[in-house]
Amino acid sequence: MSLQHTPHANRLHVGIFGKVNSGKSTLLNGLTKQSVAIVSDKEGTTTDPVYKAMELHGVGPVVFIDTAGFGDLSELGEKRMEKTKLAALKSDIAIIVFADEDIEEGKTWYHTFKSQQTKTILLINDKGTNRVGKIELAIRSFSEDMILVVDAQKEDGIEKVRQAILRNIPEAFDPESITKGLVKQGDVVVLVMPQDIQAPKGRLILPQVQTLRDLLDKKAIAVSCTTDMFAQTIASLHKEPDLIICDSQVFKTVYEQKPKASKLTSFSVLFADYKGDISTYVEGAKAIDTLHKNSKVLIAEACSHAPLTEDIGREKIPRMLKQKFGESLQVDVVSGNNFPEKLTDYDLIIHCGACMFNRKYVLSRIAKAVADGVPMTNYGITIAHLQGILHNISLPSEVQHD
Ligand SMILES: Nc1nc2c(ncn2[C@@H]2O[C@H](COP(=O)(O)OP(=O)(O)OP(=O)(O)O)[C@@H](O)[C@H]2O)c(=O)[nH]1
Ligand SMILES: [Mg+2]
Repeated sequence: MSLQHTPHANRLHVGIFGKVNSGKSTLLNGLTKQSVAIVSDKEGTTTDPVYKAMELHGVGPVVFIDTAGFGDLSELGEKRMEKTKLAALKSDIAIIVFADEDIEEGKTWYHTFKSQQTKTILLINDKGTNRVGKIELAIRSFSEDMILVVDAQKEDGIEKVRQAILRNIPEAFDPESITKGLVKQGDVVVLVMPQDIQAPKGRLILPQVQTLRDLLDKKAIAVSCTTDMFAQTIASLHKEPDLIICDSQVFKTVYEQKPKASKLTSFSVLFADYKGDISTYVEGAKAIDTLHKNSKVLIAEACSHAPLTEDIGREKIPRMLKQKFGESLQVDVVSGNNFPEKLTDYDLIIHCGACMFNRKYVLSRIAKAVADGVPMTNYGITIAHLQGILHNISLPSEVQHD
């Protein structure tokens, strides 16, 4: 896949964390071989996180995130720390940079990363101040992990960091196939993609593009149509397709018209597994049946696009829920990186397919929902459940239905 065509969301996210002035931005510039971030001896030089996408030799497409330093005591320090926390939730690998013996905050972050199952690289930036031994000793008070000692200004130091990244790529990151066991070589797959007002002009949306690519990689035969052409498309084939993948919004129409032998799924259901955890989402959908007129539902959308009429998250799903449980049911919608700190007020969270987020970040949201005891599901699973056809939908991974 070429660099331009690898969306941020599918790249390995490597976050750089550490005290102010420890050399985080120097490290980023070294890794990217460009002057991406401002470097200076003034503490608190980096304010907003800097996201830089690039192709890292031997690793592939990555996004580096340079963050504001710990110990930024300015008025905006707290707000900056919020952004650093978000960067931390997105990081598949966290590099913690130490440049002196004041390791307290680094230690706290280290434990946070470990609790989030984030791969962590402990790095001492050797600025030539003869403090390496003392810093090492300080780090040993809280971790037995390997410590990387580098000079971030030197090429061989950067090379050591690249190799450490390579060693720390999490197993779960390796982008799995989207369609998984649902499709094998030679299968005929019909993609039903309504090009309505929601569709971007002249383009296909990311889940459709990525699924199509997945099918081509698998040497499947992909046939695309709009909903109104579905019956005609099926009639044009000399055998029933092995699988039909539709937009969840037309689940019912497609289900009613499809050949019996063809399996049916949706882009959103595929993404439930590719970006999140389908077992949690299928389990979470059961909570839909326990909703009542005073329930509170949170809808979380990854895109922060201006909503159009008939928006699935803002209009269609809320309408379906209110029709079933009463107009007084409360639906809150959040978008982009906004996600409430407190989830316990909600009876259910319904997430979009999250094609714009990396998997690590979606899993962090799921972990938060689980920790807060709030069921979580996604758009496609919700629609299939509300229409009573979830049991007839093919899921990309095994899930216990009961
Ligand atoms: N000698 C030497 N100086 C370094 C090294 N790395 C960084 N510096 C210097 O340390 C200072 C701080 O470097 P930055 O890269 O801006 O540090 P930072 O961690 O991004 O700092 P904040 O953005 O303020 O949190 C600069 O003056 C750098 O030139 C190094 O490996 N060796
Ligand atoms: Mg900086």
